This record gives sequence, C-alpha cells and structure tokens, in this order.
Amino acid sequence: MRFLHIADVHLGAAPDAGFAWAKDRGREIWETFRRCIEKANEEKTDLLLIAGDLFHRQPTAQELKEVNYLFSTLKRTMVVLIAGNHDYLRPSSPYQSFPWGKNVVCLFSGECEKVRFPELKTEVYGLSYHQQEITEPLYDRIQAEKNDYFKILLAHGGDAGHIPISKEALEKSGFDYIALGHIHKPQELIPGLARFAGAPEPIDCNDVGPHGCILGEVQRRKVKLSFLDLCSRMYLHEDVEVTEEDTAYSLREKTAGLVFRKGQQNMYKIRLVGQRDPRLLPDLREYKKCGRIVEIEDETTPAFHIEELREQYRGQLIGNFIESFGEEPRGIVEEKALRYGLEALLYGKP
Ligand SMILES: [Mn+2]
Repeated sequence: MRFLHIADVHLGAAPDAGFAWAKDRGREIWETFRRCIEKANEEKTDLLLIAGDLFHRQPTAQELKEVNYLFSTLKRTMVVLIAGNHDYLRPSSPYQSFPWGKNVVCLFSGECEKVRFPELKTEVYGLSYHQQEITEPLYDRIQAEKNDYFKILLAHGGDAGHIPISKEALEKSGFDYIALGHIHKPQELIPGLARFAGAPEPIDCNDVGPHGCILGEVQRRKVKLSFLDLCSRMYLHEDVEVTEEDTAYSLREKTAGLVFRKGQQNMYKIRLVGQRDPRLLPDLREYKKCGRIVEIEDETTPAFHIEELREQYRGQLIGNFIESFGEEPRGIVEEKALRYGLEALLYGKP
C-alpha cells in the first residue's frame, strides 16, 4: 500500500499582500496542489490523505467543484480528508452538502470515525473541526482497534487552541502511522510514527525552507516515509555580511548576488550584519529591488576605531564619553551603546 500525505494546502490564501508578486501566490498554491494530485498518479498511490486546512477559509461551491474535478483525475487513488480549524464545517457551508466523487471519503464528523479499505488492508481514522477552536485534547483518548490492518490516524492541531497533542498518548494509541496537519513546516513528531506534512506551498514568511508532501510505502505493517519537495518557491532568511569597505552600491550588489545564488524565484527576509563605515546609511528601500525581498533589516553597527577617536578627542565631550565606558573588553550591550552614542555625537544620527 502506498499513500501520499498532505496537509495545510490553504487554497484561497494570498500571501505577501502588498507585494508586486502577491497576485501570483494564490494561483501558485492551487498549482502546487495540482502537482500533489499529479504526484499521487505518478507514484501510483492507493490513498491521498489530507490532514485538514485544505482551504484557507470557507470554500465556495465553485472551489469545491475544482477540487473535486482534480480528485477525479486520480487514476487509482482514494482520497480521505478531514476539515481543520481554517476550513471548519459551518452548518451552512457548501462543504457539508457537496456531492463528492466516488473516490472521495470525508471524515466530517466531530467525533472520531473510521473508514476501512479491505483491499488495502488499511483503516483510516479521523474527525473534523466544527468550530475554529477546540481546546480539548481529543486525540488523547482515541485508540485504534486491535486487528491486523494498517491503521492510520488523520489528525489536525497540536497547540493550546487546536486540540493539544500528547506524544505519549499518540505513542500508545495503537496506530501504525499518524498523518498530522496544522504546523506548516514539515517535521517529524514521533520518529517513524507521526509527522506533520507541512504546507505543500509555504504561505508565511516564517515557513522557511522546502515544502511538499510525504510519501509512505507500507509493507507488512511497516511504513517507509520520504519527503517530496513540491513547492514552487521558498521563504529564506539570510544574512548579508557587511564590512567597513562596503559602499551603498557594493552592498546592493552583495544582496543581489545572494538572491541570485539562492534562487531568484524565492522570497527573502534579509539581515545586514557586521560593521559598516559609520558614514554609510544604507537605503533599505533600494535593496528591496534586488529580488522578492519581503523584509530587510539593518543590524550593522558602525565601525569606529575607538582608540584613535579617544586620542583625537581627549579632554572633549567625545573623548570623555569613550572614557566613561572603561577599558576593553566591554560587554556586548556596552559596546553597542558606545557605538550608537558615537554615531549620534559624530554624525548626529539618532
Ligand atoms: Mn490549522
């Protein structure tokens, strides 16, 4: 038996609002979802497991029709899905009454239910959100039935407001694999047993690194898991090293070079670090043009030659200011205060 585990697709989200590329992001999230479906066909998987938050908000009837069409292109794969805290089941939601294709199983009850696939010797358990918050640790008391089937739990949550999860309880629950959703960064919760698939396409600047889905291959009730990278873009947090020799243009080149090396398709949060020429005041807006830069911060400190300044301004305000900090080595906080103070005194920068 082979399965693909996805979660937190967040169809309908449009991240990076306000940036020139924002209008493409919503479409890219759909495209990455379509690639997951394609992957399920390529990998000849028996099951496509969707661990909640397929939609970013309540889906429209049209969106459900699109999704159902994509599901219908699956050649041999059955879909099992649950609703998460974002796409929770409102009483009036078209989600509830939608006529899904025959290869789609929705575990839409608020209580744990299970679906059995005898030809795959597999059972899938799960429950769905009917409100945005569930503070009870519902998964703590779910136990898999004892039989020789491969037993999967589809689960969504893991923080205080969204079904807190206890690792110990999950370990003892009797499941063979726990397909988790809610946390957008792919990660293993219990080695070989429980994993967060993460969002297939990252939707927040802090969802750094690769994103995709999990492929599971089951033999004799043992599962082998691998991560498939499917996202079209990544968010990356990177530092640009600044030295005293740098000028406004050399820094812009460094920033553009970094974006080029790490991939121009990606989105960046950049920090300028190191010691800059005290007279250089980098224009951060200018550097934003170097690529898809969501955020850029200047954390450089001015490079002062303290001993030379102490000699030059001995007996004057600046000289006395330096003296007041005592001899080296100074603490990190003192060093910063000294440099910011000198910047204000020498160049009038607040
Ligand atoms: Mn969620």
